[in-house]
Amino acid sequence: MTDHPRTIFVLTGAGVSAESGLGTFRDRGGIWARFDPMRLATPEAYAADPDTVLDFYDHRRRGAVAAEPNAAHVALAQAEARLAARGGRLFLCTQNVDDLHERAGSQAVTHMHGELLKARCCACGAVTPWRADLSRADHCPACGASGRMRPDVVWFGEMPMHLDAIEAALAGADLFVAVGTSGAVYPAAGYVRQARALGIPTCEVNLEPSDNADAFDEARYGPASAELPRYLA
Ligand code: BV8
Repeated sequence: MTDHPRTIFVLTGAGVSAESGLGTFRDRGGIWARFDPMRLATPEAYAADPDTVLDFYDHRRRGAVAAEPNAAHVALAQAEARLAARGGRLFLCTQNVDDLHERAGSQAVTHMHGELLKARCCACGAVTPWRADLSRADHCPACGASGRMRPDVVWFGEMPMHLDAIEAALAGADLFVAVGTSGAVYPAAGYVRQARALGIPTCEVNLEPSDNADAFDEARYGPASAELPRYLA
């Protein structure tokens, strides 16, 4: 990164948590290579078989709690602090549902696909922190309803979160960086082309060219824990 832009928009995906031991989705052996997302990550799947869906997310939540942030997460937290000290901003938009960015020290993290460590009540909509396994026996801490708790994540076919804030940050960015994402899931995968249309320079930091590789002005290929600290320095 040659100059010091006022606002960097960073989009992260599962690849930024890969070196922390959390599974990616579309790599060889990835989560969706082993499980059918339409049977686990949709409202219909939850309605049809809540126990299986809750078990799937309990398993991923336990993995996320046991994982540690890696150098890529730390580099983003440090870049956020450096930019803020100069009156700039790093807008961190993540597709990930783990809390490794926060645990690495990032102060402002926008989880557009929700968070594993929060649960939502389907009866009253209340969202509460949740660090234990979710089951149908659980009651909503707010309204007391039982059998209505789900992970506060965005499933396929559901509206992603914080879209207005994301669009506003993208419109005001001086640089767009995607880290560890295959560019397969929308609307996140469309952000790089939106940035280009606004004349914003774009860079992807990824293990290998993503589905959107042709849309980036610049690319750094390799493990995020090595490439990202170098790029953000
Ligand atoms: C929406 C949360 C409307 C849950 C996820 C039919 C019906 C309904 C919708 C659709 C439809 N057809 C298409 C759609 C749209 C759909 C979509 O895009 N489908 C795809 C499959 C075509 N999108 C939606 O449904 C979204 N909602 O459209 O609502 C709308 C939209 C906009 C405005 C108004 C209305 C909701 C999508 C969210 C689904 N939830 N996650 C959970 O986690 O279980 S998505 C899922 O994929 C993941 O969670 C992740 O967030 C997301 C993207 O995956 P990546 O993060 O990119 O991970 P991936 O494994 O793919 O890639 C990892 C990359 O890292 C690889 O490139 C790899 O090379 C690299 N890597 C690996 N190791 C490293 C590395 N890089 C660096 N270093 C390393 N060490």
